[in-house]
Amino acid sequence: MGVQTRKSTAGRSPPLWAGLACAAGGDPVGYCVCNGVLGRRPWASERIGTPGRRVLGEAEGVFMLENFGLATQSSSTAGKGKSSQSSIKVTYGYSLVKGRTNHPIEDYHVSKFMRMKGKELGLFAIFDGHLGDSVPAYLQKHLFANILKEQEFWSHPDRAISKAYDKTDKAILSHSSDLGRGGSTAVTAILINGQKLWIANVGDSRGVLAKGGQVMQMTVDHEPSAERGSIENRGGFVSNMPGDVPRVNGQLAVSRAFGDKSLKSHLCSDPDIRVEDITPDTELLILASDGIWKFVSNEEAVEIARKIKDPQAAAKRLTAEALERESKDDISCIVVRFKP
Ligand SMILES: [Mn+2]
Repeated sequence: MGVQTRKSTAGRSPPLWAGLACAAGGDPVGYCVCNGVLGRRPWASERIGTPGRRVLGEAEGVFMLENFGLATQSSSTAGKGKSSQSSIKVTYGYSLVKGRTNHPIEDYHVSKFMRMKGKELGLFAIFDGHLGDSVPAYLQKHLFANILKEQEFWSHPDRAISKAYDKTDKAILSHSSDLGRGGSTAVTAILINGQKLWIANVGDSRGVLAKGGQVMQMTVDHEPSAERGSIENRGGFVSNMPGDVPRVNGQLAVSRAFGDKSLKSHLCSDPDIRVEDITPDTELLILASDGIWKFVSNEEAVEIARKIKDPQAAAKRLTAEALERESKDDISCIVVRFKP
């Protein structure tokens, strides 16, 4: 059980690597991008025994690789990094903890810096999957690459983000025979040259910014009760059973999501998008899944994280706090710290 890597045998040079998700107890399967086409690959007998690097996508001919840890082999993973240049020093740390479920972790993340067209981009995301981990794994590999290859990215980042979310969702739906019927939330943050922060989301994964002494929620929680009207207009309904959260057609607890083919006609997958300037009084950005937000308020999370200088230690403290408050879901967060 665990996330492994395997070299694609059908790929062209340079070799492509794909993350393989192995279902607990079931037949291990994986997804492989070969020549731009996503395919389902059976698990072969050979394995690469150490955690490897997975392809997040391709932009401008640059493969975006991210080291990843043993997220599903042990029950948690954490890490950190920093910006290589910018007037405001930016560091980040992340922590993911598998929930009390008998399937592999369905929370995925991206956190990295890269250079493109002479600019530095900080890319941060949390994807909270449901009904399997294939959709969040797909988003981890492709969503940022799709945003960055939009022509309008540098002139109108909001349009690029919106189009790329839409195209990526359509790609997921068209690959549903491989990717299954599951889905995922997304919250993405793009930091351009340490100056502008573009945040977008679908679903209930949330981004919170601490700036100028204020705690600002940068995303909109897309919950069925809040979007009942649009769900009903699309022919769906919102269940409200005692002891349960409201659900689209009695099933899905978010009102917007990537994937979810069987419910898609009732769901919207348009992101909410917001931009904010990074100023010398900007302290922290926190991205996290509902494994944290159902148990820790925006203000509490900022209060906890701002006391801890090392963002990886802060991220681990946040996941620990949610665990102490009996969060049973997968728990994931990224803490980005800004310091002039
Ligand atoms: Mn969750």
